[in-house]
Amino acid sequence: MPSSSTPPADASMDMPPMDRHAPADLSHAAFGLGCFWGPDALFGAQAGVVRTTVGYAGGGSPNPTYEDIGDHVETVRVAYAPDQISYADLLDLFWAAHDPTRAPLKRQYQSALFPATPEQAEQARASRSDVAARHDSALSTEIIEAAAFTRAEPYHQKHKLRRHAAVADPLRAVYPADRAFADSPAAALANGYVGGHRAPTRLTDDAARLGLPTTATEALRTIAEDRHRA
Ligand code: MHO
Repeated sequence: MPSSSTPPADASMDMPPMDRHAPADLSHAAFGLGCFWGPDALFGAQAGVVRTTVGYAGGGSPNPTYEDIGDHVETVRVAYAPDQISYADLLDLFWAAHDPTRAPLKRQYQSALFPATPEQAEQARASRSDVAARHDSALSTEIIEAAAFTRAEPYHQKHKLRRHAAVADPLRAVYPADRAFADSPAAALANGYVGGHRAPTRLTDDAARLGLPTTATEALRTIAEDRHRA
């Protein structure tokens, strides 16, 4: 009789190798780039970005939620290994990802830099000046220092990935707790692929770090091939 505890051959996985070996000494920075689902994937796709978290920042109203966001801004907070990616690199991504002269329709979609240290704030101001010098009209993009960050609801974390059960389900099985799933480096990277921000050819190397079941890796490859524009 087959043992009932034996999982189906290709359906389960262990904790992803890249999660087990995530670097410990991380820097943080947060960014507002409109609806936070997109930038969650954009930053998650970058080498050196270890974790992403979406949330609310930049306002004064207490206890922001998606339904009661008040004067806060949709924000993605990035934990990164500074020896692999620099704040200057993240700033380049940020400026390339939006039109800084366009004022948002709603405060919640305001583009904003949320530097976490005085050094980052200095770099943020310098980069904003550089960008401003290249535009004729005034920039809408704000720099908001010392902003508190409130995590968004679980269903907003890795939102694009969540829509693809073939990839998300095996990871959810490893991380049944919402917080652990949201904080998974592998979930951040897989979300980056789903968002089309990483070339599908890179899956050849990333597959071993992600540690997904083969069927999930192939599902992710198909999605990435559909989304990625070189
Ligand atoms: N247009 C999007 C915005 C969501 S984002 C979390 C939607 O409601 O489907 O603001």
